[in-house]
Amino acid sequence: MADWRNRVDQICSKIKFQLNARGVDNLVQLKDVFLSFDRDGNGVLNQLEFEEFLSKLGVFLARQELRVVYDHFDMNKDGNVQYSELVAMLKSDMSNERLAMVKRAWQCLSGGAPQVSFESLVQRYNAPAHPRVTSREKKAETIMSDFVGLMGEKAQGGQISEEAFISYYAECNAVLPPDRD
Ligand SMILES: [Ca+2]
Ligand SMILES: [Ca+2]
Repeated sequence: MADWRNRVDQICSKIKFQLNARGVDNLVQLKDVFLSFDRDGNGVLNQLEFEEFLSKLGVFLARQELRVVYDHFDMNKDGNVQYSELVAMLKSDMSNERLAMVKRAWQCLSGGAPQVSFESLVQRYNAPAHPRVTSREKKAETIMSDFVGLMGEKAQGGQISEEAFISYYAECNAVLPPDRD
């Protein structure tokens, strides 16, 4: 089974790379892509829908391989791939360097406080410096509104904790290919 684990990791990297190449770099967009393959509209992907999702991203698998890969993604073994399962599969652990970087950013933003108000975080978020903006692929306003939406979900009573801040970046990792780390 170690071989399969390896193969599944490879496929996950390829999916992330392909999504990134198509401009998908946050979970709002990932969910849109996921739902666009949900043909029968039941909110989850069956094997056929999942196969189409993979082949649209240039991942073509033999029938037996597809079955094994699908089985890995279907973590709760209910016969469907839920959006949360896709995120969980794609979300590999953050590298230590990246985690250290996120923690440094938090230190800098919070000045050592256990929480930072969501408002001040948004004020200090530097959307124009985002790589997709500097490369002119996206508008700063789009990056900003995605950030506000996703980080806003993590706010509790208008406050963001260090844990929430780190989990935001861990989830972003689901749409970040290793070489863009
Ligand atoms: Ca479906
Ligand atoms: Ca499932």
